[in-house]
Amino acid sequence: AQSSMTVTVTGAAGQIGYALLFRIASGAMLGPDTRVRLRLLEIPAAVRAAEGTALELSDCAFAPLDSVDVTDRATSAFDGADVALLVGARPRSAGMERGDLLEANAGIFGPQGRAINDHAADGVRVLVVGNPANTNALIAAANAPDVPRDRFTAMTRLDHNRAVAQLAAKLGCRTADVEGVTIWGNHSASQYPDVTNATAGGQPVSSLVDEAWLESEFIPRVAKRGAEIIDVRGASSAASAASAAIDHVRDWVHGTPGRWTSAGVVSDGSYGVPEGLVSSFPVQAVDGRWEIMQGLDVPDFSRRRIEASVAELEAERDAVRVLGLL
Ligand code: NAX
Repeated sequence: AQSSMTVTVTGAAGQIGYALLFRIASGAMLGPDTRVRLRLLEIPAAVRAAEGTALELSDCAFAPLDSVDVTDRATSAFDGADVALLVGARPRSAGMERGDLLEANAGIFGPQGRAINDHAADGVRVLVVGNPANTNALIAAANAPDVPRDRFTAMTRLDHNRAVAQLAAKLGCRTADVEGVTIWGNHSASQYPDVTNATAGGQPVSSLVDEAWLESEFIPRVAKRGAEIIDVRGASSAASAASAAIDHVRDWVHGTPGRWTSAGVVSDGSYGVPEGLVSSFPVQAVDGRWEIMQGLDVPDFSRRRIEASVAELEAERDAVRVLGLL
């Protein structure tokens, strides 16, 4: 990694922002030897709260942290950004149709994509966390024609980590012993957590658990974990989402030697996912770029699940297109 990097975080005053900023500033994301300039973007009504967070960041006296700037202007927030974490989004309010939600978010991610295009550093890495994350990433990328597509990603690492944790709990092993798990498709309840190629302590997971458990417990548990957290915690996932964002960027920058993970990346047509859609795939990070793992076994059961989630991504893309936002 570079010795000094500018990291822009949108939605900085939100609950994920609050869990995320302190870990970035501590060096957990880019490493202890990379100095960090933080740029926080908020809407005007939340700028003061973000300034409060900036005061607390200062009070931590984190060694890697060089500076914190707070703004409500996207153009200055993304100025020189090496990493952009797009967390702020418009949540679905009561009575809001899917089209309204997509439109409201296009009004955020379109301008932010343009600001990234015009002001971010060459080689900027963008992670979209704010939902609907995959389609928001597609919109941001479409509005940044000068930035290579592969610089735009959407977060499915939380889903991935949830799947790994569920398997480790079921098998009584450590999370570090679980490898080869994949989240396919959309970051939504249609996602497909796939263990076809997974191993635990070197043993195929498929030989350690039965299909009924995978279909009726594991897959729905992972796909609906966000709702379970809301139900139990009384608020949506925040620290776990922040931790997944740290994992995603750290792996992207530092690489994933010998393992793979999951990320929403722009499809190159691999595994029949239409080119250009931002879909979750099995990926490894090599030399600072995400690469989709090739040649993996995709049995019929998996193919049907992947197709269903990809169909949802196509419907979201088409809805945005109809609105003239792509
Ligand atoms: P909060 O509502 O706590 O915070 C969102 C913040 O974004 C607010 O402070 C708001 O003022 C700000 N914001 C809104 N519009 C903005 C704009 N145009 N520019 C800058 N800031 C803006 O939400 P939080 O719990 O932090 O969640 C943030 C997003 O992450 C939501 O869209 C949520 O759905 C999404 N999530 C995505 C996950 C994933 O795995 N991809 C998991 C966790 C989370 O649900």
